[in-house]
Amino acid sequence: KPVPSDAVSLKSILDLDETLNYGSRPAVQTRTSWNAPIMWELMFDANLHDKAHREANTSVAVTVFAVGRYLEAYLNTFLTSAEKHFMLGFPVTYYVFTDLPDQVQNIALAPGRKLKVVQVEKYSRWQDISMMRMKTISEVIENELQHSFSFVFCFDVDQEFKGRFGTEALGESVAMLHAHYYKLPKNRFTYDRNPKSKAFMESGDFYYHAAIFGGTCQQVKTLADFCYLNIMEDKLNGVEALWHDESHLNKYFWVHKPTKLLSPEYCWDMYIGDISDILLKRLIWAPKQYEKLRTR
Ligand code: 2GW
Ligand code: MN
Repeated sequence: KPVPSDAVSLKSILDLDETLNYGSRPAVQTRTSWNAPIMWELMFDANLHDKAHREANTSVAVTVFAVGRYLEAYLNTFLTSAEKHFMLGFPVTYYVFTDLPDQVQNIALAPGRKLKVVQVEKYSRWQDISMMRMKTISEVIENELQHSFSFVFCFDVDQEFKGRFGTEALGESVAMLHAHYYKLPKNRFTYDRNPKSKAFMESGDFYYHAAIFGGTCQQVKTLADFCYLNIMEDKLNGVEALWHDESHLNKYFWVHKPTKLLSPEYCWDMYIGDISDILLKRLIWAPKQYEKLRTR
């Protein structure tokens, strides 16, 4: 049996979402108006996704930033919990970006899994620590990831995996539904409303959470470039979008529709009272340590 080329097998994987007849979850929206699946527990067969990705030799790069005190506060929990739940059985390389490379601890990694530490500068404003991730993500995809990985997922570090976060989450361009907004009417979405900002938008589809986004290397690079260029143009114009990189990410996914959405089961805030839709918490927000970490 001839071995399919990478390009062919990747295409067959990306076609999966078009053709798969995902199960239903009557209480929640499971397809967007442009027919992208919204991944909820019970909709999909995890084994089927794993099998297809096994055949396609899927490999995944993770980017995560742990700058300043966020390293000691969150990084170990993020990584050790990812080793228990994130793409188990698949090759995964964590790219940890930090200003304190010596302080990254060794954690036990399963076979096929790697950790690379990359030094970055520490911007003095936290808004820049967050926003400038887009520049670094674009550069690492260009210089390294595109040659070795089928997919890349970008994460906030202040989160903990609690359940399967598997190959069903992979797709060409993947956006995360923000847990606080998925049930709210659109007029409550906190898009940037300043016409002077490049992130300005009057209407949208959903409110997406910048804590998790992913896709093929090419798609994520396009996203990161878009956000970074618009962030820099805002700086030249002396404006900053309401929610920083997240505002620009929402603008990006409005203009370039994602091919897959993750339900809030993939990024849940334990402080939300109504958990009626949440059958499985796959990842939760770490408790915010504002006092300790945000005092400047
Ligand atoms: C961020 C805010 C205030 C003080 C410090 C930091 C900080 C962030 C830091 O000192 N070091 C650091 O590595 N970070 C990285 O930026 C880290 O990976 C963190 O998860 C990420 C975003 O900051 P975070 O998690 O404190 O912001 P959230 O959870 O309120 O994030 C949402 O909004 C942000 C923009 O304001 C981003 O779009 C983020 O992706 C969203 O989840
Ligand atoms: Mn966060």
